[in-house]
Amino acid sequence: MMWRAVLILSLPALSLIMAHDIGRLRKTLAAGNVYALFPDDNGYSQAAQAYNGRFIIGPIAIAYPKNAEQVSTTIVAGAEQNIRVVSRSGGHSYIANGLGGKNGSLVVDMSNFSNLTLDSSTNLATIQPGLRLGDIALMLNDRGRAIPHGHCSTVGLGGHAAYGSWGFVSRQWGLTLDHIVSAQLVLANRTITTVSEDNNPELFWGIRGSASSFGIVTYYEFSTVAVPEEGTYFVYDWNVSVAEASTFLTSLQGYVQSGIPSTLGIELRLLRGNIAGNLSITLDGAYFGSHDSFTKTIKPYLDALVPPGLTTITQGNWIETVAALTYGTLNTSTQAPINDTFYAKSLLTPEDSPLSKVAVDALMSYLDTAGFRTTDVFWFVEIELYGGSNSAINTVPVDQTAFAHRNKLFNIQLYATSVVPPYPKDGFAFLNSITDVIISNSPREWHYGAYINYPDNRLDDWQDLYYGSHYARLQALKKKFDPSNVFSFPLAIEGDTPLN
Ligand SMILES: Cc1cc2nc3c(=O)[nH]c(=O)nc-3n(C[C@H](O)[C@H](O)[C@H](O)COP(=O)(O)OP(=O)(O)OC[C@H]3O[C@@H](n4cnc5c(N)ncnc54)[C@H](O)[C@@H]3O)c2cc1C
Ligand SMILES: *[C@@H]1O[C@H](CO)[C@@H](O)[C@H](O)[C@H]1NC(C)=O
Ligand SMILES: *[C@@H]1O[C@H](CO)[C@@H](O)[C@H](O)[C@H]1NC(C)=O
Ligand SMILES: *[C@@H]1O[C@H](CO)[C@@H](O)[C@H](O)[C@H]1NC(C)=O
Ligand SMILES: *[C@@H]1O[C@H](CO)[C@@H](O)[C@H](O)[C@H]1NC(C)=O
Ligand SMILES: *[C@@H]1O[C@H](CO)[C@@H](O)[C@H](O)[C@H]1NC(C)=O
Ligand SMILES: *[C@@H]1O[C@H](CO)[C@@H](O)[C@H](O)[C@H]1NC(C)=O
Ligand SMILES: *[C@@H]1O[C@H](CO)[C@@H](O)[C@H](O)[C@H]1NC(C)=O
Ligand SMILES: CC(=O)N[C@H]1CO[C@H](CO)[C@@H](O)[C@@H]1O
Repeated sequence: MMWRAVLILSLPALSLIMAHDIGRLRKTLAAGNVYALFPDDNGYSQAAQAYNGRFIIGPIAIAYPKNAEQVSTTIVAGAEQNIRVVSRSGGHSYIANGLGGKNGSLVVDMSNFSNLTLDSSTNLATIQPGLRLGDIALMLNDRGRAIPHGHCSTVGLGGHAAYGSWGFVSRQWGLTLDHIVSAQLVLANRTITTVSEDNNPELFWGIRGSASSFGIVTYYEFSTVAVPEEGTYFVYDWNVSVAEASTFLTSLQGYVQSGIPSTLGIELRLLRGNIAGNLSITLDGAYFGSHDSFTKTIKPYLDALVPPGLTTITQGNWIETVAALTYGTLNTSTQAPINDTFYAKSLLTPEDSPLSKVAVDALMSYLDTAGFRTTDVFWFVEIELYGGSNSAINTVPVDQTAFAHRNKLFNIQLYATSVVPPYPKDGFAFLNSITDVIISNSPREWHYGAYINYPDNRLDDWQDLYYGSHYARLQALKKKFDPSNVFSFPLAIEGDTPLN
């Protein structure tokens, strides 16, 4: 079996494997009754598939613990041999960090952790990380409750809550991690602990923005909100000239600061034009006020634009609206697994320094020229609204959680896909040039950032972009709770003794 592992893993991983006693790893896991797949087991290759086909990764083993004690056993089994340990919940990491992001990690798959309970007297929900967003929305809705989260039904709560996350209700209710009131996690030294504002508040701070660097979360406890009665999901599409496209973004910046209600969530998507000189644009979002008041709310922005070529409005109650805006079916048991082959990155723009007209024009012009020429990937630039008038994301003081970006207006997600491997080389340069065009046309001291749940493992200054002013504080926490770097993966908080 050793020989098989050698065949599957690359040469750098080989030295790592040689140093590890696979037989001992098997024995420790078996002694703790932890089911695990090794490279020569049936089902291993499928279990080791990354969501992003750009990554081919061979873990040392994939373990499936069924309770916190088994998570603890698994961590010990890896740590005692200096094997990197990582957790995977929904497996949707853009850079395959749920598989360790590199060859040779011990993966702790949390899919068996899928319980949800709601305390009807406190309205606190205890939710395990292996549950998926669509199922969570359904289960909470059955009790008239909800938490904020993103738009893809099959994303797992584990990674989603560890690093963000954002959805159309986030301007009203905040990020997913803003609702965490406590969490149980297993530390690198095998201890199972519960953190909250009262119990180990510094670690509680750290897990809300960087959980995987400190432990494996076995449940999160969330404050929930009552579901709103009415919702509107809206989609408007246009084909417009590059000059008009600039107006869409410059007008949006004015509109979102004009007193819009927190109940409005928005994103503006820029896409390759159907002819040179044009771009395609989609505005979509959700509004959770009365159906009647929606038109009046969106009108000032639409009035600044040419009439849309296509308008799709879906109105309903909370869960009907969530179903309409969600990618995938809410009940994920009825859905086949999804995947993609892509490169993505993000640029969070400072709220106090809007994009200049020059930067916006340069962006649109680049998307028209280089973007129009680029046909080996399908790309989009998605401008997601984090700030603006009355945003709950930005009323949280920046130092209250480890999430570093409480003063940003837009999260611009750049995404290019070839759908299947191989991902073409020029697809990297194309996306990198988009951020360069924006940044080089902005003030020299422009405090932009990047969003860790759209991770890009090809950045030089990632510590600052993802963790901002919190990086040193997170490193101090890392040294305290994971001194030998058991939880080590690309973009993790770095400790003293990096593993290769
Ligand atoms: C189609 C799609 C749509 C998306 N839409 C949105 C969106 O609308 N809004 C948004 O904000 N984001 C969105 N995302 C990004 C998404 O939030 C992240 O990819 C998220 O990290 C995925 O979590 P996961 O558990 O599925 O992934 P995994 O790959 O399992 O985990 C991601 C990271 O979290 C860590 N992790 C997982 N479980 C645990 C745990 N139990 N304890 C500690 N660490 C853990 C992993 O080690 C890894 O580093 C989207 C992603 C996709 C693919
Ligand atoms: C892991 O090893 C395989 C096989 O050698 C290789 O193709 C792949 O690129 C490696 N993955 C990483 C992330 O280095
Ligand atoms: C989920 O809940 C059931 C019923 O209470 C329990 O038997 C099971 O151990 C729980 N699973 C986990 C992973 O906590
Ligand atoms: C999803 O559908 C299955 C099969 O009908 C059902 O058993 C399950 O309870 C549903 N899940 C949710 C979260 O509603
Ligand atoms: C593990 O670390 C925690 C936090 O520092 C500490 O409270 C606990 O005693 C440690 N446990 C072991 C077994 O060393
Ligand atoms: C290109 O944009 C112009 C101006 O906005 C628009 O009138 C025209 O219909 C667009 N062309 C196509 C082919 O979509
Ligand atoms: C944009 O133009 C294409 C044809 O090039 C057409 O199929 C599509 O419907 C147009 N979209 C809108 C919103 O007008
Ligand atoms: C990705 O999804 C497609 C479409 O469902 C499927 O045909 C393909 O086999 C999947 N690829 C992997 C590597 O899982
Ligand atoms: C109890 C339970 O849900 N067990 C599952 C744990 O995970 C493995 C691998 O996904 C499944 O095969 C088990 O059914």
